[in-house]
Amino acid sequence: MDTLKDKFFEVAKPASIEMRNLVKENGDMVMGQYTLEQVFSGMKGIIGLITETSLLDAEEGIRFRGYTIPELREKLPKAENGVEPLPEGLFYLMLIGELPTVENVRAISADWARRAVVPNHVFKVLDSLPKSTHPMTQFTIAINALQTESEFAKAYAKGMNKADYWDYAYEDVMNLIGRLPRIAAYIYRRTYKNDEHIEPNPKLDWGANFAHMLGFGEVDGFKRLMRLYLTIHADHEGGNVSAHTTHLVGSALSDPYLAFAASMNGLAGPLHGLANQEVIKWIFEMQDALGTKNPSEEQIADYVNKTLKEGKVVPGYGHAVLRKTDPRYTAQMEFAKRNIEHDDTIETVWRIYKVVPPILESLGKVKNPWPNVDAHSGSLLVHYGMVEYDFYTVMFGVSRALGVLASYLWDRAYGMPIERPKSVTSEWMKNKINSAKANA
Ligand code: HAX
Repeated sequence: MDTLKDKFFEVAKPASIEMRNLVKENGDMVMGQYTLEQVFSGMKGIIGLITETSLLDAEEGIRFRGYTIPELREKLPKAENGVEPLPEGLFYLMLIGELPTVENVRAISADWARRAVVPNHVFKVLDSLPKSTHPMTQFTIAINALQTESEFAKAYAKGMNKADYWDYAYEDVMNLIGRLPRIAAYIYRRTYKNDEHIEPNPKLDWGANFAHMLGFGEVDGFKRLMRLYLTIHADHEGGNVSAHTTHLVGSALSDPYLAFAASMNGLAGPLHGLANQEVIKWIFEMQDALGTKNPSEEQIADYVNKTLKEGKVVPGYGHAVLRKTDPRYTAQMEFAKRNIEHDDTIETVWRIYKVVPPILESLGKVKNPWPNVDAHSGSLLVHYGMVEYDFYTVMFGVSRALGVLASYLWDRAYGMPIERPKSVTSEWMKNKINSAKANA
């Protein structure tokens, strides 16, 4: 018996009935008003999505099913002798809505390990690509190649009943999450480690096995970092590009493989997930330009001003929703303080934190001058010896699967329809402005 699947059915069934009744009884409730400026600023602040897995507050940061990151670090089950939460536990929390027991988490680790077999044609597809192909491009191609395994797509082709969507979707989601670390590690080892691949160890938890297959299983502290990393990157409510894309593409009943591959193309953008590689690239370039691994605050300020003058953004700073330092940044800073005695790059990251916010604030247009998750993550990976920064967004993607695919399941359980917002032309907009003026 698959207890997680049964449990999901048990909670999702009454929730979907409740949701249907809620809409039936309150469907004409006005949710808010929005302005023309919001339409032109990426629909910021317009409520148009239901996402159960997490909720973002501009001042406080993310809560996963009501729990902050410090609370998750305390309450979620850990590996034996571990201090950081196991991402399996966060997946359970996001999917079911309650904290898991140690047994729940162990069962998910074992289930994902059992499902982790990747068909050979996926590796062949990867091997046919030039090694210079960006790892995120390799990642999305591999996920699309894996779509041959979709139970959802096969059942749909045979004429699946609507009531069964979430059942087949569940199998795809669990198989895909089980397989992602294997695919990601394969990309890393083929791209940077001479094709010397490392077989999975099914006895390890999901994060530890990923660290092992990447070749960092024996590096003290890396498994610990991986468990934290895979937990904090998992979800950031529904409107961010990767979550929204999964939801949008899934609404066409594209299966979880297709929806997730699409979302990873969005994560690969430099204003979203690729920012983690951009941050470390920018820091390395600054260190090279200044000829020191330990630039002073004054030197950093000059370099930041140069970056801005060249018409570029300062990577790792700013956010579309947050208006304070990202708690995911703080969690990584605490991890470094607890586990790492001295590191030039990490200390440079902290010095940048002192310098950048006042400079961005002084521009008068940046809504959030504070660091986001990507400002810190690369420096921790560099510390443990993973310097190939082009790969970092793939690791982000492995983690992001947990949140967006749990949401995909809720979308199918709620029977969410195809998403289709209205668009208008600028001509239409001008006419509306003119008629509003004429009637004023
Ligand atoms: N450096 C320089 N300028 C910045 C800036 C930064 N870090 N952040 C915002 N701005 C600028 C914008 O480019 C915009 O300028 P223009 O009006 O000239 O176009 C202006 O300030 C207003 O932007 P905003 O409303 O504050 O920010 P947005 O909501 O439009 O964008 C971004 C949010 C995160 C995309 C933006 O802050 C940015 O580009 N940051 C750097 C890239 C980055 O770190 N991205 C990762 C974000 C977190 C994430 O998704 N991780 O996956």
